[in-house]
Amino acid sequence: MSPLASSEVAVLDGVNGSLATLPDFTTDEYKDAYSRINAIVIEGEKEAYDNYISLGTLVPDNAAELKKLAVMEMKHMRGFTACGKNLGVTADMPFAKKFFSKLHGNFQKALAEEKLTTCLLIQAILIEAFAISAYNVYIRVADPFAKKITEGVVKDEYLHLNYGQEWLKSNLEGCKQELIQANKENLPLIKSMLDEVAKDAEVMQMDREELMEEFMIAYQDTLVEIGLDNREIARMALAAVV
Ligand code: PL3
Ligand code: FE2
Ligand code: FE2
Repeated sequence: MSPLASSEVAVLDGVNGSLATLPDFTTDEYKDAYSRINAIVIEGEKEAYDNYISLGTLVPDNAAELKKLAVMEMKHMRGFTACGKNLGVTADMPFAKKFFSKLHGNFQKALAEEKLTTCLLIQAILIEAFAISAYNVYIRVADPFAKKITEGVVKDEYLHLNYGQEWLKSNLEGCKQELIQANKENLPLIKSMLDEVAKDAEVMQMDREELMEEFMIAYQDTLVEIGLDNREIARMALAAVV
């Protein structure tokens, strides 16, 4: 087994400049939480690969670009697999499959109906904003090995978010109604998923409120860029609180 970072490692707390302590990555409690969170991330990256390949069938003109995005997801999956190995953790993949099943089902249904707007909202906006929020929070409390990998990954995730954002922006008039409807159906799923990981995330010193805050920033910034107005954005965000 590779050497583990010790709990003695201290980091400067960005808010007040005081010393904050990283979690002890070697405890059974940490490893148990990590077995689920790590699996979620591995499964999420794998499904993201499949989803970008599928999106290429709906936008044949962009298939080459979407293939490039997909390949990044495969690389992310390998990176996070290495993070689990480094900590001596076995990822709980059946748990992760179940975790994504509803969102996965909605994506597959939209794909079969060739609803590109819905597919983009699910993968390139909601899932990517979720990943960006989680990875940004995780970077602050990760072991040094995982921190380095996650920093590389999160840069790519912004490119993925940007792809969806730019397509929706260019096609806003024709896709607004579908976008709002798809958001109503899928944003509550993201909220439940966040609730479901909150306890394990807490063990890894990732705060639930901080995760929600980061998600809302990425999500709302994207909706602004797409060209929605304040009222539309507020309405869309409220779909999370039903
Ligand atoms: C697509 O690029 C990524 C899809 C993955 C989404 C995962 C969301 C992660 C939720 C849990 C947060 C923990 C982060 C820790 C990383 C080991
Ligand atoms: Fe990714
Ligand atoms: Fe991504």
